[in-house]
Amino acid sequence: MSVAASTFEKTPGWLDWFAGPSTPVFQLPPGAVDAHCHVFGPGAAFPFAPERKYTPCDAGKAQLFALRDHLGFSRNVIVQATCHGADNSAMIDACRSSGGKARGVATVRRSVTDAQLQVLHEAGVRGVRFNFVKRLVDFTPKDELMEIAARIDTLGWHVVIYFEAQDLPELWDFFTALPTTVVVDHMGRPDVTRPVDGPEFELFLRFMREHPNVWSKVSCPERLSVSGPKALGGEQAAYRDVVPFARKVVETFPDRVLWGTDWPHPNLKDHMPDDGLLVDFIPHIAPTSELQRKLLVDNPKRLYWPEET
Ligand code: 0GY
Repeated sequence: MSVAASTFEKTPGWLDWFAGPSTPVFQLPPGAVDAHCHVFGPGAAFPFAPERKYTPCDAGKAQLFALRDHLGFSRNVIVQATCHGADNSAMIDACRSSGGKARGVATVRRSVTDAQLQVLHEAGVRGVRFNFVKRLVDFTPKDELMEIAARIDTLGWHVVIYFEAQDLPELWDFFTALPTTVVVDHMGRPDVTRPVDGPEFELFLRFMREHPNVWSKVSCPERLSVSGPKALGGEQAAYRDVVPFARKVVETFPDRVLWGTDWPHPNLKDHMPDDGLLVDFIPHIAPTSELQRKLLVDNPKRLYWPEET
């Protein structure tokens, strides 16, 4: 695999995805879904949005599908990346070219028509993403988001939310009023230097415990970790400081967790992860084959390919 040259000027310091991922030691179960990944452009075919907060390298569908096959996944859930704003064309094109092996999560504005939502549905979209991470998006009023949530609820879609742990208290009332299934990206981005049984993470666990419609992606150890990718040998995992957090969520809510690579890993500053190593992280957070099957096969199928369940 190679990183293509973009027609856009990349954000200074941008790290391109790792072009030679290792073959994971952990063998994914048949039917495993990479339930959080993106496509970027390519910019020449699918220009990045004028309102974007970063300009990435190109990372298109062919490279994503090659990674899927290399790692041993059967399918992808492609999440609209903020660099494409509410123009879902690149994600939709990838879903349509996947031969049924990809479904999508879109970004839409209040102005989206029912006919446009129908086109997205037919292309494979099953959710919308609401992003509250201030470095990634401009503010959208909550009444606009609630209106979108009510409309997509009638299509049987869900809402994916991305926020940082310190913002959960302020967003709690909005999140708990959402009518759909709600999927949290990356466990609500906990500060993993804090105790796993401390008040910050307990609030997130309470969010899931008290609201059975809330699911979590136990993804992005590379984003959350302070200890980093270096394994210490033996049973020690890379990104080991994230293990207690992700494992707690998987073991407490085994039927409401998803996992994804987050390829091509936007906005990482320190290192670009080896996606093979990320797959090898999975058995540390889902230690039994039953938990692995739920996390990687059964749960994503229920949400994205419900017609098969
Ligand atoms: C992620 C995380 C990030 C970016 C985006 O859509 C995006 O731009 O999701 C981030 O910068 O933390 O899930 O890919």
